[in-house]
Order: sequence, then structure tokens, then C-alpha cells
Amino acid sequence: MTTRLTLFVCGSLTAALLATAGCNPPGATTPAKGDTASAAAKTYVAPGEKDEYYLFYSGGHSGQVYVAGLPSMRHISTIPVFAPYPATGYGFDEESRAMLGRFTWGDVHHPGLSQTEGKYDGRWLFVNDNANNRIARVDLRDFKTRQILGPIPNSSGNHGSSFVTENSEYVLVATRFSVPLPKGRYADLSTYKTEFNGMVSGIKVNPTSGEMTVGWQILTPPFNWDLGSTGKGPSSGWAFWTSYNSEMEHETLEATSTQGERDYAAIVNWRAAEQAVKDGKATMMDGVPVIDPAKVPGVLYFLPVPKSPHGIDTDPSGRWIAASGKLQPVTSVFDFEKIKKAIADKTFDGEVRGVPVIKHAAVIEGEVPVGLGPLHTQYDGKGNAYTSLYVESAVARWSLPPWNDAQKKDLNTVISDKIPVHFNIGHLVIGGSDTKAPYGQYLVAMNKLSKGRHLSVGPSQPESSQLIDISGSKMTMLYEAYTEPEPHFAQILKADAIAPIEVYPKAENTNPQAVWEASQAGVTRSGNKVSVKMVAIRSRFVPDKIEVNVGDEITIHVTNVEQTTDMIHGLGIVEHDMNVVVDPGETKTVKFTATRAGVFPFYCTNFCSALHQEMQGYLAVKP
Ligand code: RUQ
Ligand code: CUA
Repeated sequence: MTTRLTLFVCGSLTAALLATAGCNPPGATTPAKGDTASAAAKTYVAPGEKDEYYLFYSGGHSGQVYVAGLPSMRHISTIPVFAPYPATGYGFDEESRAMLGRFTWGDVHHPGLSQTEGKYDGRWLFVNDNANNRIARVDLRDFKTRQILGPIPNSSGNHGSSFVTENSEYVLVATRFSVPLPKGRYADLSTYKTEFNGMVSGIKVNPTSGEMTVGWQILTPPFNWDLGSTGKGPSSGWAFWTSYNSEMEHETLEATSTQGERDYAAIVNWRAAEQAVKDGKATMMDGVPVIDPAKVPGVLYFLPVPKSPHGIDTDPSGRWIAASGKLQPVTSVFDFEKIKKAIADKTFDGEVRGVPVIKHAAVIEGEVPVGLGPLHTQYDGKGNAYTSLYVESAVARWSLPPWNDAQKKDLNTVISDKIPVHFNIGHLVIGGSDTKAPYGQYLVAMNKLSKGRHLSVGPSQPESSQLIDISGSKMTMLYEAYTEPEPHFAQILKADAIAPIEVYPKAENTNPQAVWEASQAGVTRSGNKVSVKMVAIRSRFVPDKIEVNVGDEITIHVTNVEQTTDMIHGLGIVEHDMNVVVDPGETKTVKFTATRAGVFPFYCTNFCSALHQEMQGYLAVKP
């Protein structure tokens, strides 16, 4: 039964959506006294003790990924991905500069863990960049960004990713924006409906190295594809995205894109797409095989979903798919068995641009009246679904089908609990919700506004993330933490699912410029090119004197020869906008031109030993 139903009505639903900032949702702001102690005990991780789970959460337009521990919610580290990060020297050495390319920021929304047989395998974390159409792979062996792919051709606004297939065959992507294709072609905005297109992309992942390449693409009408998820079990080989703007408007979308009662979800058979490309049914566009679904039946179907849907989430069994429409206070539950049957029987409701529209009535299992502004749904693996309610600032817990006759009659009865969150929740995450085996212990609510629940920090306030215990019959609020702008989604991984390395073994360092002894280090010159092989060790650089002339091109290869955990050295060069950080056993390369005469100290930027302060040297630039 719904006990804490905090129905929040603020004018019309649309008005409420628009007026959230001025319209405070009610609800408990702190747990009751007695509850506080037990909540505190549940999140307390004593000094020296370790958390049970990793929480990898997106840093939005900070371009980074943050790692926290659960249940403590302590920030453990920052993984720089799409933006330079001096703290770890990311974006300063040649290797990471090459990955960043011409961009200095990204907009990370949805981290996705790699999977084997529908379960997290602890190998990689994929994250998308909505702004510059890229996708990155973080290696969980060392928590480092190892590849940035993109900008992806024919793809604009990489919001609908990173959705990983059951065996990490693909990371799937759908476009938020539509543009004239191939990219770089001009067409007047008034021709939006005919000249602009969206795209679904299959980013192929090498099963051994994790290396990503653009596998194939499916051309779509210029709808704005939104969130997605991949299938498993009966829906294995399929993937789903919602969309808004099936009206295909291009201005004042707020009004024009919300006219229709329904928008379309994309039901994509990615295995069929892969096969179609093998069968030569694709046309090359900007180097990528692109499938036109009007000409290749069976790769794409549309499914009507209540207006302006946002999240679409496959349950752990792969049979139930929950889609939520921001402007409708219900979550629509579809039965994939029925979808398969409708496709086989051609139970269609016409077509849009040659793509069959699946008959809604034939595949809908029910519409659960979860509350106002439903966005995303997660699952605990025990038959429960949890939907975030943006407008209502709450999480609703409800039970998945099969439902009995009484429940079907009144789907209010499948809602078992509701808990207020603070405030305006977007995503929520349960560990393993997108796998066959969710952990089902904690839920993290990722809220868009914190509204001063913290010490005041001026007008720019952080977002809040709240930890909720979902192991009991009632959800209980345990803790909250604040995050860099702006967290969207997260993934939770059991701590013992991975065993990250703590030093780079010397034997693995294949960099030809690496030097391990002071005697191998030194400066060599060829013309105006100066090459430095440098050793960093507690507590000195060898060499610690580099003499060059104005106009020389300098390349420094610095090797941290330590093989001890946490023994990190940095190389900061005064007034050269340069700081690289080298982990034990690692070699990094920096390149720059000496443009000014003078003597410039360089020093170790990581406090490494009692004589860290003495770890310094000079770059002497002669006129
Ligand atoms: S979106 S608040 Cu970028 Cu994931 Cu739903
Ligand atoms: Cu090396 Cu400080």
C-alpha cells in the first residue's frame, strides 16, 4: 500500500514541470531522530575499512567520471575522461592530449559497465559525450581512460548511450539531435522534416582489447532519440530508445514537440542490423555502412508511448520494458513476448517512413500510475521496479507483472511504497539493474537540485545524491552527498568484482623511451630537437638540469621507476602550463617549444617523500 504518497500538485502537470524551482515538493527533509542513528550505522564505514560497492557516476559537463564508495558515499577518485585534469596530469602529456583531440570538455551522461552473459564482468566502463558525439572507454584495471572514439560520423548529440549489449558486442548509441547528413552538409532549417536525420549506431567493441570502432548505423526520421536500454532473455539481440519530437519540429520544441498524444520508441533488432550489413544491404556514408530501415525490413520498428517519454528500461528477465512519459503520470509496461508476436503476426498500426508501427494495444501490459513526472526505472531483481518521479520529487516502488486480476483492475495496488527525495530526481540507480542479476540492496537517487540542504556556497549549488536502503519492506533514506555538475546516471559495481592494479609492472612497460636507471637518462640533441629521457624516483629527477636554446623543440619522456603502491611523481614546469603525473612504472611524454629565454624551475607536484620538496630541477633556456 502507498503509505507516503506525497502527491504534489502545482497547477497543471506541465506548469509543475516548468515551475519546479518555485514550487517546493513536500516530504520529510531529515529522517526522524530514532531513524537517524540506524541510518548512520548503515552508512558508517570506519576509518581503515572499505566500502562494499563502487559507485561510478557521470560528471555531466565537467566531462569526468567520479568514483565513490557505497554505502559511505565518500568520493574516492576522479577519472578524467573528456576534459583536462591537472590533478592527474590528464590532458598535458602527449598520449592523453591525442585522445582529447581538439576538445577540452565533454558532457558525460550515462556510464555503462561491460557485460559477459548479461552480468557485469568488471573490465570496462563506457561513457558518452553528448556535446561532441564521442564515446570513451575506461579500463577498470587501472581506472584510466584508454580510448575516446569520435566524433562519431553521421551522429549528432550522443545522448542515447552508452548502452552495452549482453556480451559487450556493442555499445549502442542514438542521436538526440538531427542534422543534415553526412555531417558538414548544409540544409535550411525549414527543410528539417525532409533533409535532417537521426541515427542509431552500433559501436563495435573488440572482445579482447575493448577497442571501439563504428560498426554500422541505422538511419531514422528526425525524432529526438532519448534514453535507451538493451535486451536480454526473450529480448536478447534487441535494444530500445524513447524519443520526443515525433512531430519533427525544429523551433520552440517546448510547445511544438508536445502536441501529439504519443511519441515513438524505437525497437531495434541489432543482430538483424549486423546481419544486414554482412549481407551487403547497407550504403556507405562518411565511411560507415548505413542501413535504410525502409529498404531493410526487420531492423527497426516504432512503438507508440505516451507523450514525451524519457526513460525506457528492460527488466532483469528481459521480458518487461518500462517506459515513462514525463507529461503523463504513468509508467507504461510492455511485454516483449507480445512485441515479438506482434512483429511476427504483423500486428501493425500503419507505418512511418516505411517503418512499421507496432500496435500499442497489442503489446501493452499495463500503465502503472506511479506519480508525477516519471523518468527512469530500475529493478532490484526481486520483482520490484523503482521509478524516479521528477515533478513529485519521489521514488515509487511497484511490482512487475505478472499481475493478478485484482491488480490489473486497479494498478494503484501494485505500488507498494514511495519515498520523497530532495529534489527533482532525474536518474536513479540500483547495482546491476541492467543485468540479469541486480544486487538489490541500495538505490541512489540522483537529484537535479539540492536547494540549500548543505552549507551555503553561493548561487551555484551542487546536485545531491541520496542513498536509499531498499532491502526491507519499506525504502529508507540513509544518506546524502553532493556532486560536481552535473551527475546524470551511475553504475554500481561490487567491490570484489574487480582487482585493479596498484603499480604498472616494469615488465609491461614497452615504451621505447623508458629509462630505468640514472645512467640511461640524459639529454640528446638533433638539430633544434631536444630529447630528454628522464627518471623520476624518490626524491629526484635525473637529469635535473636541461639546457636548451630559444626555439628548440623539447620532448621529455619521464619514467617513474617506482614499483611501490601510491608512489606517484609529478612534473610541473614553472610558467609553462605543464603538469604531468606519472604513476609507478609508467612513462609519459611531454612536448613543447622553448619560446622564452630564462631559467624555469621544474618540480615534483605529488607529495612523495620527506624530501619531496627537494625533488626539483631547472630548464635553462638560452637566448
Ligand atoms: S537523461 S534525467 Cu541525460 Cu539520462 Cu534522464
Ligand atoms: Cu616526487 Cu614529490
